[in-house]
Amino acid sequence: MPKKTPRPDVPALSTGQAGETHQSAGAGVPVLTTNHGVPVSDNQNSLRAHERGPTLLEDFVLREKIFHFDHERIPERIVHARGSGAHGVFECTQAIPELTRASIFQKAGTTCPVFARFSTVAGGAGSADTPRDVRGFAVKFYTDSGNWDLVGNNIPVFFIQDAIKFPDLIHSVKMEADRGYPQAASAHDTFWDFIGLMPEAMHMVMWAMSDRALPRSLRMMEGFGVHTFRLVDAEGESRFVKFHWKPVLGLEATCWDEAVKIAGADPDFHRRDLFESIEAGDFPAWDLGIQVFDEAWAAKQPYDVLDATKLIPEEEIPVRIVGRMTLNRNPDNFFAETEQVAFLPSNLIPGIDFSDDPLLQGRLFSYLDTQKSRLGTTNFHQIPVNAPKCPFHNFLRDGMMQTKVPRGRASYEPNTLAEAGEDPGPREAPGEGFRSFSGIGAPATSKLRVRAELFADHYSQATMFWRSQTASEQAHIASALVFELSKVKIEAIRTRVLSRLRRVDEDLASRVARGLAMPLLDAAPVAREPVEMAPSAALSMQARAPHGFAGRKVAILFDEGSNLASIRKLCTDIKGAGGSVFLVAPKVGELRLKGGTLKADGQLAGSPSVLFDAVVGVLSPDAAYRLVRESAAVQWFMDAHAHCKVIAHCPATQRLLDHAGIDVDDDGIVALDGLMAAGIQRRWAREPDVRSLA
Ligand code: HDE
Repeated sequence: MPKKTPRPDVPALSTGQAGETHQSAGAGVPVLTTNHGVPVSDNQNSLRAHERGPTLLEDFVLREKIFHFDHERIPERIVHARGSGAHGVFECTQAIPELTRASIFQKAGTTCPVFARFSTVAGGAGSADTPRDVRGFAVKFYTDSGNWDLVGNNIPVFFIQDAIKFPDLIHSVKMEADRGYPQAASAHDTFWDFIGLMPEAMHMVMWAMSDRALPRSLRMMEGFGVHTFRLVDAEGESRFVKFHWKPVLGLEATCWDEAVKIAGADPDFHRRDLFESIEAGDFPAWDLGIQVFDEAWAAKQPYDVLDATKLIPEEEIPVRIVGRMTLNRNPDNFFAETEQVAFLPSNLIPGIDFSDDPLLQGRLFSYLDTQKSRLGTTNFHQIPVNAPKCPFHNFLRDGMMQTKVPRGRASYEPNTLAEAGEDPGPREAPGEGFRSFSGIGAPATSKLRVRAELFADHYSQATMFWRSQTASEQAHIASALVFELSKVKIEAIRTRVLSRLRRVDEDLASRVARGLAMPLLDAAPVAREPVEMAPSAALSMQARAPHGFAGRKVAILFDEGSNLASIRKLCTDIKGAGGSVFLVAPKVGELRLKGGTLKADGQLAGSPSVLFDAVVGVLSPDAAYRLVRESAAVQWFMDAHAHCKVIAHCPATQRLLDHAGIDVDDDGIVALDGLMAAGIQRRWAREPDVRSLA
């Protein structure tokens, strides 16, 4: 007779089993069941023919568990696979009924729930957060007149003008087709091959090579709707609109070298930062702004407002703030919400409409289509994160994973079932329902596979962007281009890109050519002569980097013998200014300090300085002497210095700084009591002393 299978609450008979570790259901603990509600007696052992015999097919508990596990993964998004999301609220701060009949904008103070998801584009779902890449910035507004999805990016323009080129663009940037690498990187032959042949991409390339593509935090990046949309008022009048998200914390980026190191030290850097700030009640917020203009204004511009490779300078049409989004709740379950959320640019509400931008028009098909292959059913709108929070009724029926149980016979209209006393189902609402804006930009004449004339100007705004950057930002762009092109193996591809850069700016092109030790050949031909556009201050990030400690993380390195009172004072000051503190020590257990004991939040080797905005050393002379022989400690200060961060230190820590070769004495290297006055802003002026830039 085989022995009885051990129960979870009874110590097991043979090795390493259940009873030793398992907690049985008790008061307040729900009973574990199968998916069909049958209580499970043992979640540790499968059903066997004998204590040492084969497993039985009849074990439905085992089969259901493994069957479900085998199918846990769904196809990842073909782009934007790596993302982090959060719930929040949107509040209209300035009503605009004169511009739109959208219910959310009728009265200041109106709110609606939102779900936002931020993403990288090229990498897979398990890739790191910090590669050089565009970031997705998608927001679902659950309004009382349906879901409005504003599915944008952190860069206001795009690589291509027509949706038909999107699969080519994405195939070129993703892992190369034969070798399956590189992951989450644009620095390879196929991407730059495509770019070199696609002059319309040059404006976006300038943004992608700038610090915009290396955000320090998802909380510190702008968002853009990219396309021109329409606002439609109650009379059916329409104006064009561009949407902007402005982060309350301001804009900030990492250095390239830092981004690379963060990818190793904490691949979840952005996801963790978003999650932890929300957990801590330090809620990220963005103002929603609009640029509104009419057809007559649009017709006078030297660019086409339907061309997604062009932006509208804020100096021309100022951004008017109309609302604020605050993210205040983390998802309860990453898969159910962040992974299953389905954004659709076609989700519009009455009062907002599409424009004829050919990139936008293509997206209107793609997103609905992709949800079917990703989420497996046309009923993906019933998944809680996707379902509208206002009532919704229609006659769409059945399909896989149908969870609604509609009652009665009315599954069609018109019907006369009401006359027989039955529920006739919903009816259309001509007054309040969505009505497409009736005007068309240009009268249809014949079917054409063409682009409008002004789309052929590929360089004016790329040049405008370049000229709007600070000297330090320009150096970052030129250096990024040198880095990316240095990874391109086919020399003709590099040459072609260089010839295009000459059309953006001669100085930029020669700096990149010098950085690659390559000759500059002829400039590429242009399809249309560029026009002169004035630089726009709004395009520079450094101009808007945050000065204060709000939302920033300062690390304090200490060890046995450190002065506890100094550490406590720093913590109080930093937290008082809205920042947070992370304590780092060679060991995480309780350490004996001068004045008491203290535990670190992180161990030195696992908490490199790249993870923080500024660093502080509070060490005893003995500890400083010891740590000189600890490369993680020396590197800690060396990196902080090379990444232009503020460093505060006690006199004993000077020994480590000397060892790290930090001999530059700028106003970002201060004594402990100078930290708060020094602020948190990077000292970019230090950069030419620590690395050669193109
Ligand atoms: Fe997307 N894009 N895209 N895209 N996109 C997707 O939809 C597509 C474009 C953007 O967090 C996919 O649900 C086409 C521009 C974001 O879930 C897919 C074209 C902009 C996200 C798709 C574009 C974006 C996506 C993959 C050219 C900025 C992530 C999974 C016409 C305005 C949303 C999915 C999230 C995701 C197609 C161009 C932003 C395949 C065909 C321009 C933020 O449908």
